[in-house]
Amino acid sequence: MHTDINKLFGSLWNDYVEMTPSAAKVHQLLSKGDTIINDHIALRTFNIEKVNLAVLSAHFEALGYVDCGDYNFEAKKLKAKHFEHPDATQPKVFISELLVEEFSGELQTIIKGLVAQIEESATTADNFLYSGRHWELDYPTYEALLAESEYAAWVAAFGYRANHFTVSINHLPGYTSILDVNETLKRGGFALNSAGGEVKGSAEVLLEQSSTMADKIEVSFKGSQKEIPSCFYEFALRYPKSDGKLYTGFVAASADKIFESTNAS
Ligand code: OOG
Ligand code: NI
Repeated sequence: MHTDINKLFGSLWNDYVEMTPSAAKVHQLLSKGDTIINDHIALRTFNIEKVNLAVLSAHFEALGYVDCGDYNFEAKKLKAKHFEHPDATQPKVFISELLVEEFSGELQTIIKGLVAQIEESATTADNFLYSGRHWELDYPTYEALLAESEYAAWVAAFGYRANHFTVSINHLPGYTSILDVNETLKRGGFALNSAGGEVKGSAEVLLEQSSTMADKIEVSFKGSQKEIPSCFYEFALRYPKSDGKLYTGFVAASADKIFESTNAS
């Protein structure tokens, strides 16, 4: 486990940018050289004990993060939690896990076979959260997973790493509206996730979000190389609660659509 929070996020970022070439360009386009504050990052996993949500969150809890919310995604068969650090300038962390037992016997067998290949000690190592894939995978197996769950296929192809970083629009110089951020992105040639509309959420639910569609990168499978969707960039604008403090939770109906940023189209 890491003992230095900045080193952990630095390593997660470096890996994320390698998976997501557009992220460096978006970062440059929005920051114009200023520092960008991250609202949150997100990680994905399977609910199998060896690698479940709690195994991932332990890395953050060791750094002082606290469990602050539960979310359910019935149709996608996912559960999630979000974690916050006492130092509010640190990014929030959103971790989801696939409810493997709710899928076909074939999917369950495939996923158990992948997870069985992980060295037990790897899951508590410093680098686990940006260690990528720990198993062999061929393209037909990826496609079999994709037919049942886009999420399952994504985790199988990419393993353990940040699925996205999220720019805090509240802390982004020069912007006060998510529509302006989206306009800059579209003018810059970046494709936005339009599932449920380009802006997810509203001032009423205290959170507005948008995201790019994931980059497509070459991934090595056993016996072949294929271009598949990797990671995306998200943008979040938070509104104050009645006590004047910014809302820090997530909105399940919006998150449900953000997940689709790694769909192929
Ligand atoms: C997480 C999707 C949800 C948010 O901010 O609501 C999310 C994922 O795609 O893994 O990030
Ligand atoms: Ni997110």
